Amino acid sequence: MSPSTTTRRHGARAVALVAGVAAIALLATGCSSSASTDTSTGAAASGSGDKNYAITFLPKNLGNAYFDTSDKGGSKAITEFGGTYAEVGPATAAADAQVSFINTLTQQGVGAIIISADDPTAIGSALNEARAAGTKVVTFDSDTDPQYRDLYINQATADGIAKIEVDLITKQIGDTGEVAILSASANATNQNAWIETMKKELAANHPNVTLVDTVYGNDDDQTSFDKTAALLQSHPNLKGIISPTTVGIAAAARYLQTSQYKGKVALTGLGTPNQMRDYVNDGTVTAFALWNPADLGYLAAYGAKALIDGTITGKEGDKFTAGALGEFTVGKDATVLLGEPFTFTKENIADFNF
Ligand code: RAM
Repeated sequence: MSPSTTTRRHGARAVALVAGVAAIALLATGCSSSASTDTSTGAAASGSGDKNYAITFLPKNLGNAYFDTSDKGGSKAITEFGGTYAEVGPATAAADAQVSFINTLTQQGVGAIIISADDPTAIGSALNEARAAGTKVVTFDSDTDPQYRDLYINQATADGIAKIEVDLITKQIGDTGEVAILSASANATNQNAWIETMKKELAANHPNVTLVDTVYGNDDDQTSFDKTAALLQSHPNLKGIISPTTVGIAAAARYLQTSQYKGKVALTGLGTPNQMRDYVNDGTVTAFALWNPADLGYLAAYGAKALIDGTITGKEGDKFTAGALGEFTVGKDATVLLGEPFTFTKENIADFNF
């Protein structure tokens, strides 16, 4: 399935959900917001009837275009069902920083927290305190261990995400030689799951490709840029870099673009079309993958609503309708799957705007 675009439609679920012109002013400050809550009483604002539709997105960190897009998708959904949207989050992708935001949201009594976890366990007890106080917890993008949340909205299977990245890099380097991974933060649940699966895929199907290093840019642009430079210095025979993070791949592409390695060292991974467009158009990068982050946020918001309504509890087989995306069924481990990753190339990148 193609991710939704502003110019294309593929199938019933591929609805354009990018939040369009409605810029979320809250994002501009780079710090927290309590726009959805009545801080004078500590009570959460309730959007509609007697249901507590005060829903707050808590990304890994603010200032990441990927989460700007996913959370706008969430805002669109929450507006559709008459709830109150907010976004809060740390400046850097760190679990301890997420804990203080979770605690504040628990005190405020929000209806749901929708979080991309910086760590699978470190935020667990804070999340369980929120749940004990009546707040629904939905993870999206990056999960916690299942006992700390009510639902996980998964963008695509780890197998699917790992396979597309390994297929792309191995094709780009002629299926032989040294590759390295530039990841997000070392504890990120999503990247770590994908890396484990990529290692298995490489070992099983690409005997002439060697993974020589895995480094972490912490989803920080400058750190990712510097780690790219260091990788290329310490591995002179490197033929390819896989960066399974939108921050990492954009920073690595920027480094490669003006370096002696442009066209010699391949780069692929997960990126947003808007951040990667120039690098694809000038040949620094030939292909990369992603899903539609706006759809992910939109689906997560409807998942939170279904939990608040009591339509679902997270049991396997539970069903709910996610607005324009249609009906979804809860799978194993209270997980809901959005779809499949999509490959962006010079031929199609102009069709996408997120
Ligand atoms: C970054 C984040 C996010 C991940 C994407 C692909 O924006 O690490 O968690 O899903 O990349």
